[in-house]
Amino acid sequence: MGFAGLWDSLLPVGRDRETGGYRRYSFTEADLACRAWFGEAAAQRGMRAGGDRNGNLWAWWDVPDGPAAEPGSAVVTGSHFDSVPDGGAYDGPLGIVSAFAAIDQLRARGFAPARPVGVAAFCEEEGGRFGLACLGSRLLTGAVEPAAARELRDGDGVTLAAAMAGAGLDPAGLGADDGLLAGIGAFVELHIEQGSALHGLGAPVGIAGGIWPHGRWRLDFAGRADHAGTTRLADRRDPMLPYAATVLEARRAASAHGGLATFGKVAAEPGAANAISSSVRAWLDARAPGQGILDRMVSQIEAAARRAADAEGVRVSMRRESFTPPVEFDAALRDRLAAALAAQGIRAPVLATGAGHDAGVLAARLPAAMLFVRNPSGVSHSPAEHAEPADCAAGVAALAAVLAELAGR
Ligand code: HGY
Ligand code: MN
Ligand code: MN
Repeated sequence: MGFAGLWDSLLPVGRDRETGGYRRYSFTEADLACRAWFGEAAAQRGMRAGGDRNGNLWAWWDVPDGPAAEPGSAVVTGSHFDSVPDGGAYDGPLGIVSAFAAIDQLRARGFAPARPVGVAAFCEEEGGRFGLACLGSRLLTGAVEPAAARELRDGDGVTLAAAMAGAGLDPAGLGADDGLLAGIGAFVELHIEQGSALHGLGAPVGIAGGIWPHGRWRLDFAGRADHAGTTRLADRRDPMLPYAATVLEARRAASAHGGLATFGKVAAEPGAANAISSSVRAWLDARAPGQGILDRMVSQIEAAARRAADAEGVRVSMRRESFTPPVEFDAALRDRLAAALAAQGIRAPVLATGAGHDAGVLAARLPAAMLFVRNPSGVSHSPAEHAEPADCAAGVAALAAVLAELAGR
């Protein structure tokens, strides 16, 4: 079917008619449709497919009439289906569609793998429903406690355990899967670049050098509900004020430290236009080119939140909900990818990124790498996210070259 057919068949799944953005949240109807799509794509290629104990999907192209694969020999590629609310079409799915399309290309030219080639779709990479990014790959690698994961709740209070059970999966099985990991020798994730560095460099494809440390903190500002039209200013305990001061301080701290800080999600209770809020919950996303910088930036933001809350007689608490330490991808694998691409005449610049990925989580347990596909505007986590068809084709060709290099004889 090739890239275009695969891409077009997945494109409508989970897209909101009004915004054109995607709402593919784990274990919802849209996600189940993506999972069915994955099974169909694997079946059409005669690939063994199934889910692991953590909600991740795997499809395998086995060595034809070969002996059982040696431990640590499989080459896996893939990414994620889930999206941020109103995310773009490419963030995640481009890596999965390109994986199947690259396998089609290799088969069309008669390539036979000397070791198994896998395609993976990791669960809850965005943390868009349960708040913890890369949940499926963190569970797989033992980076998050299964019991704590089962209790994660979505905005409606539904636990991960209940959502998995509702999708026919058994949450009791959650946990590290060392056997599965032991079979993998390398993981390569293809992903749209979430930035425009490749556009600036005139390159359709790039390679990831590393991922900035980054995390997600929840702040709770507890004030006192009251009437907006009668309560004197001096008598107010309005949580909105320290929240607003903290948002402005986050921008100042990011600018001062050379990092990035964003408040993109906030909830004011009870949310009445004519009442002073009783509480404000807000989520800080903070990222920086080094751990020390990130720590200083977050401390500065936390101190400002406490000062502003005290000044208004508001209580504030702050807790880290998700954190990814700095990632340096495996240098030998990175260089091997660069050489394989150069042999095909593809000059692939090496880029750092502030965006988290499952490859960054797997890198703690096995050699991992990433290929980036040019994003002309650099926009991501938005319906405006876009990659040109020619660059998507360049990505598939690059991934096919990498898979041939890693899984070849
Ligand atoms: O937030 C991120 O960096 C990624 O898109 N999950
Ligand atoms: Mn994303
Ligand atoms: Mn992604």
